[in-house]
Amino acid sequence: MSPGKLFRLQLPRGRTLTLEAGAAKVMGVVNLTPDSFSDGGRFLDPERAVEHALRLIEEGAAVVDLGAESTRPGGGVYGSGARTVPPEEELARLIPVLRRLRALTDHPISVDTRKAAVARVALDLGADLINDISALGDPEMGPLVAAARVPVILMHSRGELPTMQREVAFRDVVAEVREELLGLRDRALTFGIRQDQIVLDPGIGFGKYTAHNAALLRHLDQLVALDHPILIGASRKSFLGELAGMVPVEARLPASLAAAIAAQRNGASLVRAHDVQATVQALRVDLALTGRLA
Ligand code: HH2
Repeated sequence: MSPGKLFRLQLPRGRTLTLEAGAAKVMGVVNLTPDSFSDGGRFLDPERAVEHALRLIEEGAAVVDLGAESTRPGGGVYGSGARTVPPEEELARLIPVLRRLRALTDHPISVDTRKAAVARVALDLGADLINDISALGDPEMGPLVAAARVPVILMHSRGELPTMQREVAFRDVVAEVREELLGLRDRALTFGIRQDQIVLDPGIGFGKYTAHNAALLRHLDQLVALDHPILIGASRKSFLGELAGMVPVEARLPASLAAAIAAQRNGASLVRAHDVQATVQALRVDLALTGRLA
């Protein structure tokens, strides 16, 4: 791993988001969905969602991530997984929140979507980054992101969401995810997306069993060596419940903090979290206690 390596993501309107390997910033999750696995339905009202996003910024989120479609994978603990939402429905959830939030803050806002039609509107309304769990699966997404010159998060997964947890097969999960992330990165470059605008994410919980997720966190240095900022989204996920001893989703904060600290120690630059205040605090103290606080 390359501890301390800096990455400067260029956001619209001349702003920069600086990330550092091993000193993770927090991406705060704002789910505008009725059915997300841990907080579905809590922020359906746009006013409440905007308030929540502003609170996460106050608590220290470097980015807020607006998601209007649950993507919990099927074939495992979530049964058949999330329902795919038509773009009109995703936009109806997203637009009022993004519009209002953008009017109130210049803080970095990412939009968690797999659909170019949604990303296009989001970028027009001032979104700063695209978080695409399908890693440019929509053929129009690559050209769109390249033309908009915004940073993009490319997440690793295998198979289709409704069945992904049924078809898991890795021989060497770390090596295979590393190779496949490189392939996703190289494909992004062919659209003209700049190398220094790409964040990579191993996709914790997406087509992976507990041992795979644990191995990816333990050997994160091998992904950090790819020389892109690495994002880890482990917050409240079911593998943490399993590792902690069958802990239900509402009680997984301690396990989520342990995972965030492990990710930071192993070189992550961004941690996606629901509980921002606690995560920022844990990461900061970890940095201080390991003598790495700037
Ligand atoms: N995980 C979720 C959603 N988006 N994006 C990235 N880049 N990495 C992740 O690990 C990731 C993600 C799932 O969490 P959540 O948004 O809370 O749940 P749901 O998909 O049910 O809305």
